[in-house]
Parts: sequence; structure tokens; C-alpha cells
Amino acid sequence: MIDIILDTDIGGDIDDALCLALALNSPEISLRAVTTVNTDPPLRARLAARMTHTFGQPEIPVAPGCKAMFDGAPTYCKDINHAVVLTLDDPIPTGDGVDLLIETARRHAGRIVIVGIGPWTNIATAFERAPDLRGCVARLVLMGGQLDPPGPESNIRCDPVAAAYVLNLPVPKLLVPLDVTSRQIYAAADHGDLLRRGLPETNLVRDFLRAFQLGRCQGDPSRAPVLHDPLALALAFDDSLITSRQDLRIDIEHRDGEAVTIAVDGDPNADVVRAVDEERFAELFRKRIAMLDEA
Ligand SMILES: [Ca+2]
Repeated sequence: MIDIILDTDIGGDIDDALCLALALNSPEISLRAVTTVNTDPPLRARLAARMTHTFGQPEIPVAPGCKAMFDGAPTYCKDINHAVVLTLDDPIPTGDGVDLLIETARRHAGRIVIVGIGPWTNIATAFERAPDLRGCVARLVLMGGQLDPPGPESNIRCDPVAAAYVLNLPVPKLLVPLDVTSRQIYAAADHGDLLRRGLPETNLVRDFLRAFQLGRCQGDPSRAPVLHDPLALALAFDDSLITSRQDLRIDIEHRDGEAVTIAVDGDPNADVVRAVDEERFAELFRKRIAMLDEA
């Protein structure tokens, strides 16, 4: 069992919700906390808590994290389209996500893996607030960046200062870039098992999926989810899915007004995923998201 903290910007793109559902359905991991980041973290925390409660795991602490970027600048993401799944009866998480991240990492020192699937603001803030985390966190698994060719990617773009800070932390890192994640499509033809399953958990994932399709895709069902974040989580607990990787030194550079990740000379600071077993991951995801292992 791997102790994991999931730091997420659930609420915009659908892959965070699919990733949290995958985490709640994966026996390889023990999900110790969920923290939220990017614009309106309290609303995002309500979405995460709705999911942990519906999946029968209300004991998992959920808390909203940073409201601003690492350098204090305001965040600018306005696209939180999943809120329609909430009801007045849903829990409202309180507390501070960064404090929760710090306390959870200390409680599971030496074992804890932080999976960062939003901008890396909470992670950077936690390490700055609590330098001892350098000795507590076993590994960071980070979705972000695009290397081949270097190009814009949302988690880096939404907080490049945090990204540069996190890349320089002396903690082992698995970097899962857009080059690899953008090939993992959850095609509409694969949704059948989920849509037919009829459990409270799968119905909630279905509702998140509908909210995403209506909110971000203007109802176009052909706009299939891309499984950026679920892939990062799966690689955190199943290393054998990685078919190609490279130790690289990754820096943040600004090109044409965009912050991008770029491989440079120097001591490696990240284990970078270059290719995965796409078929096996797709099968794992399709079964687990529909909870078919429990059928
Ligand atoms: Ca995300």
C-alpha cells in the first residue's frame, strides 16, 4: 500500500474527478488526504468531498488550499463547471489544505507520496512553510509540462513560480508530462460499462462527466476526456506501466510569453516519463472507473 496525498484542481477539466474516482477504487493505495488548488479551492473541496463521501470513504480529510498563486498573484481559472453535481446536503470542507498537506506528510514521514494534478502552488507553499517536509516526502508524482517539443501546459502556466520552486526541491520526483498523458483518451465507446453500472459511485462519476460535457464541451459528446491525471496516479502505484523514462534536469523558461518546461544540461532533478503501456493503462482505467472488479 502506498500512502498518497492527492492535490487537485478538480472542477474544470474532467480528468481530476476521474483521477479521484480511480484513487478511491484502487486497492494499491491508501488515500490519506485530498487538497484543492487553483481558483476557488473551497468549491473544489466540496466537489472532492462529495466524491469521498459517495464512495463510502468520508474519513479521508479534504481541505481547500491556496487561493492565490505562489508569488501572491491572483489565479485566473474561471472554468469550474462541475458545481451542478452538488446538493445542499453535501459536506463543506473547512481548514487549510496546506496545513493538511504538511500534517499528513509528517504523520506518514518517509512513506508519503504527493500526487500533484493541479498547479503546484499548494506543494510549493507546504515545502516553504515546513522545510522539514524535505525529509518526510518519499516522492512527488507530478502531472505537468510538455517537453517534446517544449510547449504550454496548464499546471505550469497556472503557476510557473511554484513549478520552478518544486522542480528544485531535493525530493525524488516522477514527472508525467503532457506529451505522454495527452495520448490517453477515454473514448465515448468505452463509457458504456460506467453508464450501465448503476451504483451510487458510478452514477456520481457519470454526473461529473455530464457536467463536464455540458459545461466545457457545449454538450458535444464527441469531446472525449483525456486522462492526464488518472495516468499520473496510476504510474504512482504501478511503475510497470512505464515503458520509457529518462533522468533529466528540467527548468522553467519563458518563451513567447509562456512558461514552459525544458530539459537542460546539469544534474537531473526529475525522473521523466516518456512512454507508457497505453493498452494496459486503458484497460485498467476502464474497469476501475466502472468498478467492474467488484461486479
Ligand atoms: Ca488537474
